[in-house]
Amino acid sequence: NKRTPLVAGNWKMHKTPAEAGNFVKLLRESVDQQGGSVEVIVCPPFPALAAVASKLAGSEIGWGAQNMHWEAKGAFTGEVSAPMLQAMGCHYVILGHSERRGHFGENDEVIRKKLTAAITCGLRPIFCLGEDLATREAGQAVEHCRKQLRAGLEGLELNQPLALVVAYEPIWAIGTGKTATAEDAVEVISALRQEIADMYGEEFASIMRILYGGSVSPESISSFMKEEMIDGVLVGGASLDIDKFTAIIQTTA
Ligand code: G2H
Repeated sequence: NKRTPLVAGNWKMHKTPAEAGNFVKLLRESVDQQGGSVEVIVCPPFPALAAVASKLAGSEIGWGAQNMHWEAKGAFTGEVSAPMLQAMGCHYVILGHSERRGHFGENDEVIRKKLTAAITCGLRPIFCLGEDLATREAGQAVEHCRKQLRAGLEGLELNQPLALVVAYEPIWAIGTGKTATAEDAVEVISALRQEIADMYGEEFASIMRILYGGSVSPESISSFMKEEMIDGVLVGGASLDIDKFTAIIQTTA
């Protein structure tokens, strides 16, 4: 396949600006020598974005945010907008993560508005979706994920397949140490790619990247990267540790 794998670190609510800066300095030493067969990004909390951006200037490593509001500006205390991130040089933004859906009440409609705002502003969303355990056990995982994908992208015009990344993250695998099997992930990701083909065409679907996420570790990474349907990983816990994160990147490359 012609897709460059993406390894994205989702730091969640971890690392101060100083800790983040030190981490990406080490990451650069390891990744910049590697020669670009894999794209690497980190997604720190908002207060650490500027430190990470400055430490990564001139590096191959990219960076993104973990959330944003759908409006460009206004009376939304505590929120950050797409144009603000874009003005900092931000390239990616994680949207629809199950922790946002679960702890902060984000539904498909909110996520749809955020996806539209991000794309309109030139940010590349990493659009997360995935089923909970009850849904999987009921045999509804594929259908549930297809519906989340359709709901998030409804009415969204896309002509640049690299402008969107989808991440399949089964909720029962997040931070639990349990991973989906590669077969489970391939089944869902194949269905998602078919949906994308129906919406945006075969050519688009053959270029757009779909990641797996959920307790990815140096031990489990190779089982996912063996699958040509899986275009990389969204890594939470293991992306906080430089040795684990670089091991995951090296296995992906
Ligand atoms: C899933 C993942 C990254 P973890 O949320 O988004 O986290 O690897 O800790 O399961």
